[in-house]
Amino acid sequence: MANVKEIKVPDIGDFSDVDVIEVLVSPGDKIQAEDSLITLESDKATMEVPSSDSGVVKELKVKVGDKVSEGSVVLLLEISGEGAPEAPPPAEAPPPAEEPAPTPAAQAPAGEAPAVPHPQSVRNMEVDTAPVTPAQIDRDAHRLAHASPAVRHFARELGVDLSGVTGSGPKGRILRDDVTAYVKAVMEGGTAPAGAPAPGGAGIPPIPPVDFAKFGEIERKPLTRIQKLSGPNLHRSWLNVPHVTQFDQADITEMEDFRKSLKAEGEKRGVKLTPLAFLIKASAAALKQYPTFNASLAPEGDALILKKYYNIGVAVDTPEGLVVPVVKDVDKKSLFEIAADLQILSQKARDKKMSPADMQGSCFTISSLGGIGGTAFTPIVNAPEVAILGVSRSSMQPVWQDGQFVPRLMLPLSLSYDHRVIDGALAARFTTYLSAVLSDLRRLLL
Ligand code: CAO
Repeated sequence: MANVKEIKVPDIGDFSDVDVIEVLVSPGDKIQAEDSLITLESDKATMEVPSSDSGVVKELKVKVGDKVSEGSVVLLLEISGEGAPEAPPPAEAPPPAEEPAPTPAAQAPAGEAPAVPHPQSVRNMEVDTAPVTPAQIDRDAHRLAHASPAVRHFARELGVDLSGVTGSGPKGRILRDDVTAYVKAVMEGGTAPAGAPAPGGAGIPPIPPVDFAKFGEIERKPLTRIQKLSGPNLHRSWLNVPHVTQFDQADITEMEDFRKSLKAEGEKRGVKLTPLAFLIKASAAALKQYPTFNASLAPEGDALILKKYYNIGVAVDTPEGLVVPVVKDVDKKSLFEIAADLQILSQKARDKKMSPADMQGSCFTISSLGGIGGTAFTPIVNAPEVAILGVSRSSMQPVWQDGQFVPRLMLPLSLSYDHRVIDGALAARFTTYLSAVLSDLRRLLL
């Protein structure tokens, strides 16, 4: 006799009102106990909710975008057969092959409530220890890629290293379609899509391990979470983007006089106006003048996506590592507004209070080391952006003008760009224009 049972979200630890990001079954599907039903995503983790019973899905009670907590009904399941249990005992079966290792929090000592769900209740995606078939997969980057367990499973079956796949889902999550598109691009073009990295082991000889302790005292210091995340990103950009760096300098003598003249007003407004606010404003003007710089390569590598908004990422140095908050719509903001945004964002970055939204949507990045020192450097493009501006310390230089040397305050600029998208002449035009705007801010009005 058929028995319809409500399948509910089990104990998911401290989480509540968690987003449903994937529904993995449809009405009419025949499912087995432990099959995954939905994927949930909180700020901290992504997890799959498995079914407690076998049967046929009669009706779904959730959809993508809903928020659920422990006890929310996921679906109605028709359990056929005599004596189908009303309330089955908690799952005691050994975890399936895909089951990730429990997180340290899940291994809390007896008596202490684990901070994350019990591994048999939901499956946490942040730890992914299942074997990755091809030996050359970059394990760290694959593990850190943002994808649900179902998509990870799919990628593993196809031998796809997720670190090379660009996610088109919310918060950059990799969807099943992204994996399919990646495989298609590789099959058709013989190469990975434009946004994809060179596969690990692509002729790159590994650096042999060295026993440093043989030569003196050593200390092992684990990388911070930010370093673990930014490392694979930088590596991916470095391997994928053919970089060229264009150097230039801007005469900011007048800009600095103007900036200093605004100091009192800035203090009244509670804002510190540093050269960076001017650089952001001037960069927006240069991006408008040369739209190719405000673009990204389409994932298929056959088109440019030109952005009509002007959001600028700013590399901020924190004790935990490098983060890149984004100042939004800088073309529409005054210098004081940009400076205020910068102040708030860099403080948030240093207090580790940045939200994902604070770090998304950047079109172009500025890495300013001017407050620290240096004369030039070669920043790494923050792919899929196509250019990044490095700024070093300004200094007084003798400049030949009207038959004599005059002291001028010169600001060194280092523009790295993706040579697949931008050629040298365009890059030189961009820095020349940027430097002209910084030298004479009236150009911002043109
Ligand atoms: N030349 C000379 N002086 C400069 C300058 C430049 N290009 N840029 C800034 N300064 C001065 C400022 O005017 C300020 O001087 P005062 O205190 O006398 O007014 C001082 O340097 C410090 O500036 P700041 O660092 O507080 O402010 P900022 O707006 O220039 O930068 C921020 C803000 C968040 C970008 C910066 O603090 C930071 O983190 N920089 C590091 C960026 C980084 O690590 N990038 C990564 C590189 S790639 O791995």
